[in-house]
Amino acid sequence: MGSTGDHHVALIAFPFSTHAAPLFSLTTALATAAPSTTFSFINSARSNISLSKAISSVPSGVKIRVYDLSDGCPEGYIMPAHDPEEEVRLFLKVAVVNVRKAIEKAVEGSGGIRVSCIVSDAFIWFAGKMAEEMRVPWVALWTSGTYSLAAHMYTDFLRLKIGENALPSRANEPLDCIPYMSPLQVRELPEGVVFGNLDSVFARLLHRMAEALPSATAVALNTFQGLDPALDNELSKMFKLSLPIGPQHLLTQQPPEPADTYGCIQWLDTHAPATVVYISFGSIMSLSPPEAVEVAEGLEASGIPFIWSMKPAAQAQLPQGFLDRTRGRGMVVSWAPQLQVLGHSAVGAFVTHCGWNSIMESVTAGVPMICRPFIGDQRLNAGVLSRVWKIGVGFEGGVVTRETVEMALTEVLKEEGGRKMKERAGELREMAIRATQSGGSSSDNLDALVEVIRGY
Ligand code: U2F
Repeated sequence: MGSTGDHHVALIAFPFSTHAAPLFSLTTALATAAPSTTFSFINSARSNISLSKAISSVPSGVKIRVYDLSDGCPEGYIMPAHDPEEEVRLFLKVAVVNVRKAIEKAVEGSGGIRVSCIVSDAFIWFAGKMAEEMRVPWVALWTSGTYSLAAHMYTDFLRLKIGENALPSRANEPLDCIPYMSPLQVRELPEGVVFGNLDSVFARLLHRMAEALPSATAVALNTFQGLDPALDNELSKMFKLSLPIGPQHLLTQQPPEPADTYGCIQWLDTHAPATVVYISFGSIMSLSPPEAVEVAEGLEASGIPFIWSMKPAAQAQLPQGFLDRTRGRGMVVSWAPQLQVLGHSAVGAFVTHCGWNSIMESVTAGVPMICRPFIGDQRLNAGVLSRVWKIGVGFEGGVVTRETVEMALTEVLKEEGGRKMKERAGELREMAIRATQSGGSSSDNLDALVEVIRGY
């Protein structure tokens, strides 16, 4: 390779849910650290639109070219509501050809600088093959829970040990065939590992990813050293170079938070420390209508102040008169500035679906969690929060009822158990901050990643 100006990094996003956002923030961090390198960010047009705020707030002098990738979906096609995998299936069918075309376009757009490194979402497993053909390094970014990454890496072993049809008979068995996962249970594994449809689009994608990742030059993870030492150790044996660079929202520049349209922060300013519960189930999940009613009734019965981020369509499911009866004591909003809300001293608990970004954000705010996981990595994440890090609880018996909601809120916000969780969450927060400061492990790992993409 010649001078650093000859370097060209192509970054390929997985264009669904919130996956592209952490890859873009990593791109910004790398481009800031390597200003003479060319960066081409490749993502579907739809997902690029969702990143427009982040794209437009890239610091001046940082050069990132953004390219649209066809998502395999004909213009105007309406996705069948009963098949949430359809859009991913369509994308993957044509992804290899489309990514190749986008890379060619990126080379053209850079004035002919050939791609010298591929960085992709780990879900884009075929980027490894492309990098191999091009004889350049491949860096994969894993954006979800790290225990679920281990579960995917061990899929063949788990199928051998537990079988391929593990529910319901083995649901509550500990995952003690992997010693550091023994506090977790079989039923908490992502679907498609030892139960559910082992042949689904996602199950096949994750299986192929697990086969590909050991050949990656580096695997970057949104976690920090010291949070799970045994797991860190295992991942560093599985991969050529395992680089925890989290919590990513502390280490890399974030787009400005959405405007606080509803005045959440001002409202929180009027509350005493650790007295308010924040509720959100992330960008894709929603409670079932009966569960939403139970949560509303539990909130009312508890008397605890709340901010509930709830998609507009779901708000219609709230019990009649709920908003009037709780006016002044609670806020139901369509979208909250979550980082700021969690960071406010008044917030003492977070009812969450256990999406990994939400967890990292809550950890760095030192806020204990109440878990209602749905799919994928979320059940394992919930198990880790309550039984490994001990900064979270589930709903009694795993069911959301008015009574279990009231119990969980009381436990976390008003009882000794909650005080201890908050103390531990505070310790993890300190650890996370140290890791991302200059000289901290995540900060050093980001420097190491810069070296990888520059070919040193
Ligand atoms: C998928 O999870 P989600 O994208 O649904 O959830 P999170 O990882 O928790 O990310 C949600 C983000 O949206 C933000 C919040 C998080 O950064 O701060 N947000 C907000 O700003 N305001 C709101 O009112 C509500 C949310 C997947 F479903 C999970 O299983 C994975 O763990 C995750 C990561 O791959 O992606």
